[in-house]
Amino acid sequence: MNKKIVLLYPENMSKLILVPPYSLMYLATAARRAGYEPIIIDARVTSNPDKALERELSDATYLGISAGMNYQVATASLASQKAKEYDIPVIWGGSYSTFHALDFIKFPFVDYIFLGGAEKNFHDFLEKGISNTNGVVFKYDGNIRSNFKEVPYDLNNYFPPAWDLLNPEDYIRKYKDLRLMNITTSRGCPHKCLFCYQPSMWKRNWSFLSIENVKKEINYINKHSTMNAIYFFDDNFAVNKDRVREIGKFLKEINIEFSFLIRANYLTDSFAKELKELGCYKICIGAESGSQHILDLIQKDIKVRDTVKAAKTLGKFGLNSEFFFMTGFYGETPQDRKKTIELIDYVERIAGTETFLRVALPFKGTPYYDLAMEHGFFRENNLITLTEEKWDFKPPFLPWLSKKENRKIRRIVLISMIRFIWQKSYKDLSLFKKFLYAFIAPMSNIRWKYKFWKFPLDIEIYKSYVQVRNRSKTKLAETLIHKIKKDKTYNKKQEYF
Ligand code: B12
Ligand code: SF4
Repeated sequence: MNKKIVLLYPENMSKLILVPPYSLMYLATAARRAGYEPIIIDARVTSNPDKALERELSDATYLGISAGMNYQVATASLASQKAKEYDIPVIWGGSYSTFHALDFIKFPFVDYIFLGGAEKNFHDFLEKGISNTNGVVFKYDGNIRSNFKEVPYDLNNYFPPAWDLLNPEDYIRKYKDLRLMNITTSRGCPHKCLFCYQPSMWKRNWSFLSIENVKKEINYINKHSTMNAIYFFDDNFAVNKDRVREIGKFLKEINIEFSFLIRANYLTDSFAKELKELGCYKICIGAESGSQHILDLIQKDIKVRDTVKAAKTLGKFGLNSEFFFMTGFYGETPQDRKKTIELIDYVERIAGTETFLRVALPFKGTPYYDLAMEHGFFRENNLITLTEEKWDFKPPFLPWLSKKENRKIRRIVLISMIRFIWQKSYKDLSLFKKFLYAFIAPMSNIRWKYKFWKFPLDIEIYKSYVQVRNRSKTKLAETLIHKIKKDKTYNKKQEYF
């Protein structure tokens, strides 16, 4: 019998967007090639994931975890502790683990951390052992070792992702009248936006599945689920427009609608017209800022006029859209922020678009994080901050803004979030949430219309709701942190640094 490897996708705080665990599905293919029998537990869709994990660990050789962010670090930690009860080596990977490898390897229950895209390295590890493996940080003889050597990769080499280990139907979500599946067909992107993980993770290399492989995967999912729409979750799906056209034509033939995120400057009138004809139900755009000075600073390589033009094009062809913006960048003035808010109002008016404004958070691994650190941003990376911080909900203090400004932008983004959820998905909300949003969203809308950010009753109600909803998860993370902080090994391992 083949040796068994358990691959776990831990639970996260919110289930609003569910993307299949592509990391583990590709790694499962690599494990099979190395002669292992992989099992995937996706804790987000498994009814009793702890029990399933315990059952599978009893005869496993390794536990591999896609460690995610924030709350997922806590759930990944709990699962890793469980594996240690069976004396099973624990492997973590993913973009967050890559950038926090030297933080996470301190955890007493983590043995190996794979960096970057890992199929080939994981394959080598399982087949030839750690001494013949690249791109990994690991513990050896009580010390931390690493091999950072880069290995080129091609996404097609480990195709197909192991869909047979999952039930595709589990990943279908209702979106308005559609039955939507999120899929990824490429990684990376040729651009270099300062706030993005992609240049560090994928080195600006756009690796994509061949059209044949994309068709094969879609056919498989189509056969095994009730999907009638796809959202392409790729970093940059539209790098090659001909590829988009080919995939679009195929989807039209099999009656599947689609959507994806595109850079504003890629969207010409003729391309938008074609997309509409091919059955594209929505276009998403990362517009980021209404100020050219900020777009230049973050090296977005677009002009404000590209966003304006994209909105006009979308309005002209009646394509639905979502535009995403960020605020709070280092170097952003109140005038820049005003321009962003004005641009949001403009695109909503001209294209009837749904918009979402977030705080620009400096994530480790991005050049923007280094810039932010140079300008006083500080975040201690320990078990507490890495697991419990709810960054989006309660963003960290941005030292280049006054206390008052920090408070103000937090309010503005929460108002934007309430509006966005209301615009985008009120139809699909549970009865309770419908009731809640029906109460707070009109307040947020009026507030947005008049740019009135004081007396935030809607925000306070929303915050209390989120706090109550996440209470048990927050408690679990706190208990875990408390337990690990007392763990002598954790404290001892830290001495290695
Ligand atoms: C799907 C997704 C989500 C989903 C689900 C996330 C989840 N945690 O369950 C949703 C939409 C909910 C989400 C939310 C957020 N996300 Co997100 N998300 C993604 C996205 C688009 C796709 C991930 C994916 O499937 N990739 C494809 C697979 C194949 O790649 P991969 O996961 O990197 O796996 C490879 C390697 O990492 C490695 N690997 C991964 N796991 C393992 C495990 C083992 C054992 C081994 C050996 C190797 C290994 O090998 C894999 C194969 O090569 C990525 C961007 C991207 N394209 O990767 C962002 C990304 C991971 N998200 C990001 C962010 C910032 C967030 C949010 C904080 C956004 C926000 N501001 O709210 C939240 C945090 C939520 C949370 N607490 O987890 C950032 C992370 C930045 C960073 N510096 O680490 C990314 C990189 C996007 C970006 N452009 O900045 N996200
Ligand atoms: S934000 Fe988008 S366009 Fe910019 S580098 Fe990342 S993936 Fe590419």
